[in-house]
Amino acid sequence: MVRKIILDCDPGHDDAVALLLAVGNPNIDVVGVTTVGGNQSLDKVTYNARAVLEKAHATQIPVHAGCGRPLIRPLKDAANIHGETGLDGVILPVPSRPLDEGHAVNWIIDTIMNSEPGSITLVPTGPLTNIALAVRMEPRIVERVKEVVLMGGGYHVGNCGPVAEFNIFTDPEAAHIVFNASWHRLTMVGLDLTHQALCTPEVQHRIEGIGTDLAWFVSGLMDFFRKTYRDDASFADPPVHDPCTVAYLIDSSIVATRRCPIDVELRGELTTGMTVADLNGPEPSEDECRTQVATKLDFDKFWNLVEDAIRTIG
Ligand code: PIR
Ligand code: CA
Repeated sequence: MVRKIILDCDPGHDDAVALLLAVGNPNIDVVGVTTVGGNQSLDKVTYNARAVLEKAHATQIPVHAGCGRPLIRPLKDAANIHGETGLDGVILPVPSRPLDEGHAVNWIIDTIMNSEPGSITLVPTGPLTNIALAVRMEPRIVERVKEVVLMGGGYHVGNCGPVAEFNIFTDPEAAHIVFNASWHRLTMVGLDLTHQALCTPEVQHRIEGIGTDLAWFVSGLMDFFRKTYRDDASFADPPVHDPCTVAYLIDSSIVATRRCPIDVELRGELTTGMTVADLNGPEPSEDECRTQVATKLDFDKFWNLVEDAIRTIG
């Protein structure tokens, strides 16, 4: 079954890999890409999304720019990790397709409302500003979306302080709106999961072995990502967060999940932006609980999918 997705992203090294996995996998149909200010300014991440699609020979996919800043708080970008361009370390092709007209939030709403109910899956891999605004502007999208699979949050560790993750911490009010909407299903692919998706030297060598220009492009991305993750976060290898969402949609056996209520802390003294997952007691049934957290990654299957996608794109 081919999954129709809207990828709402802020590329970003790992967002770029998510784009490539989505474009290069035959079971995913990217209906459109929308962008949000996060890792870098809206202008920069939007350019990056278009450039990555150009690199992937996927210029038929529309790109709509969305919100440039969080709902309430100022944007604090992640230039420390992703560099001044948001995609430092590689030479980007110049996009041949112009940026599509119309705000991402309007485009998301129109696309969902004009599609078969239950046919579109939302895959947010940046701050949740666009999705939250879409929910407020047209609440009927919640019922019409098949499911939401987002990268963000965590139930044990944070990367913006002890417990908050960047995408949620950047716009916690938007995250609160999204986590509290009654989607058919919402899967939180948080740091607990994505910190297992390490681009080890072995993985990177295998990618380089593909030998194409695109493979070396990905390797270049990983070189920069490895360096900043070493310098800034003391990781030996960079965790490639965002494509874990797409991998889960391609093959749900790659990501183990556990249903639990999840909410977002907005006013904590130490915990603002934390995703609070209630893992106490037995796992609730599907009827009782529509939210779940990702727990365990099948590392080999995950990287095989990424490799296959790079090969397929050629
Ligand atoms: C990664 C990100 C932001 C900050 C750091 N330190 C690391 C971006 C990634 O693109 C991913 O979507 C999410 N935010 C991980 O926190
Ligand atoms: Ca991202």
